[in-house]
Amino acid sequence: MTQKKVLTIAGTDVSGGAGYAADVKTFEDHDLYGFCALTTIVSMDPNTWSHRVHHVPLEVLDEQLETALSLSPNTVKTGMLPNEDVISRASEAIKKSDAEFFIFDPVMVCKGDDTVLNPGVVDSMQKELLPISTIVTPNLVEAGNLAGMKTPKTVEEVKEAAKKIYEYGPKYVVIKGGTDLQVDEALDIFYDGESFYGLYADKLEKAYNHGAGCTFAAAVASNFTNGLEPLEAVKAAKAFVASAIKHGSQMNEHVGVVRHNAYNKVGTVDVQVKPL
Ligand code: PXL
Repeated sequence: MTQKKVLTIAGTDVSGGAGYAADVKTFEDHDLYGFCALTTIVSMDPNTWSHRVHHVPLEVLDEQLETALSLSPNTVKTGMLPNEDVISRASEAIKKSDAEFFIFDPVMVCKGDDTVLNPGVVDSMQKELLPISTIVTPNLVEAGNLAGMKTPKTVEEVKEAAKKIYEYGPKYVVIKGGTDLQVDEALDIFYDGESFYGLYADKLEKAYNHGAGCTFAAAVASNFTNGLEPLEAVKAAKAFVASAIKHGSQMNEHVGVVRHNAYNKVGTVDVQVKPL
């Protein structure tokens, strides 16, 4: 096996934009071998696009994790972990594995839906996953929950949230402000425990962004696995996902999905990094 291996512990999204499909497509695009232990099955009501989330039975997850660990992943990433039991299983599996990196995407909300899937998960994430994370990649809502504060809306509030999240033990924190911070560009903020860096890209007029969060975290996982330094890994992941958003497609009246392979097939997008 010459390719390095990345395991994602995640759900499926039947639209193919987010979830494990986004992860595995993104790993493939970084020349990595991707595989998945499935936690949840998500479908959408075609009329309202509200999400219907079904859990994979715990014993079935246990069997998958047993198989997955026997394949010795170099890196583990997590996506949708729907409850405390699944979070504990993921945490145990990561500790048992010899993986060098753990990329924690603390999925709590799906695009367009601001309600946290299950508020009980926040506490488990803080105690069981943040302490073992190489890097955690929350959006603003998720960052507010993990930090125990209101959803941050300004750069100063994001910095405060990053510091609070860092106290739980991850080596790095990157908070995806995206287009929702009160600045002219799409801004994500990286923190290594000492310094803050802003990652800036142009805001896009029409953004096909379903799957963007999963794709960004999967690209971060890929870049760490491929040996990039943390800030470089995050910068390259932002360029990867910005291109995916720019070149995505409208699937129906409800959803526009990212194009996971746009970075390699169409082209990159400029990302600037500046100390904050
Ligand atoms: O984008 C978050 C997300 C993650 N994982 C699965 C999803 C979604 C959103 O729809 O369905 C499986």
